[in-house]
Amino acid sequence: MTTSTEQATAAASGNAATAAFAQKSRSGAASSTERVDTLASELIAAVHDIVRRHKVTYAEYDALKAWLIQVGMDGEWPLFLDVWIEHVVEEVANESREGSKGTIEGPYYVPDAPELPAEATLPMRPGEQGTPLLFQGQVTSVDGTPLPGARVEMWHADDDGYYSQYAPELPEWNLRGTVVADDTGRFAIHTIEPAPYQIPTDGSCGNLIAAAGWHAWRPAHLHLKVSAADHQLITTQLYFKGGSHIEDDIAQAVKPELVLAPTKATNGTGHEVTYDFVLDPA
Ligand code: MBD
Ligand code: FE
Repeated sequence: MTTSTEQATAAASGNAATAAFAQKSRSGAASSTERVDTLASELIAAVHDIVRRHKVTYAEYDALKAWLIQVGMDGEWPLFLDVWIEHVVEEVANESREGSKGTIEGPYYVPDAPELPAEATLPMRPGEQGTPLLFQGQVTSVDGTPLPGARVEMWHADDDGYYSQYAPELPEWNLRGTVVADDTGRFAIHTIEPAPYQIPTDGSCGNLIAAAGWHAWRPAHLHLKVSAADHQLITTQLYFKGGSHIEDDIAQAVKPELVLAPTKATNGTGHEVTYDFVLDPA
């Protein structure tokens, strides 16, 4: 995690994401010898094919080597993989799910965010910048049964595009919380609308983006994990209709079902939106 004396650099957020990933508990070996053989052989063969078809030069081979080494030094493997690869893993993992759509987790989730009641305001600084947003809804099972006590974890960037624990000078749990739904599965979360997010441009991923002439933007998004007893957890993100980069998210993680259309708040200032989550049985 970054400390308050560090700068908001690619290497600082990258190394924090790498350290967080290393702490994540994973269950046993990922795969059999046979499967590793298949997957690794096909990956290597795909690279051979690219080298032959494009007549990759020694200069390009050396540039690739240098870049791969630098990605590790910047701690940007979580960022690289979550931006360019994870969306296909998510697609395959959840292709038979009947309930609400999910999408990628990304590199900035932190478990065990403070628990909050069914109607709550996410931890935020006094005068936190951004349009106030009331995000409310109900969590049910695919058969329509409400799920009392469902957990709605939300995390998102601030109005400058920074995530707490991955940028300096933000309170530890800023704009992160675990809201526990009421006995009808309902919840109401008060927060602010995040800004579009630009992935760090000063590290290896930024170098690749500049060298390839791409852009570094993700649309503004709320991250969520929604879970309930005896049901499959959903990891998802929600976006804002009409926002920039909805159509060209660098992480290719937007789905039409995930785009919110908030309206003017009926009480107080800002916007409000209702979005219900439907969970598949475990
Ligand atoms: C993010 O905030 C994010 O959600 C993803 C997927 C990648 C980089 C930064
Ligand atoms: Fe994000």
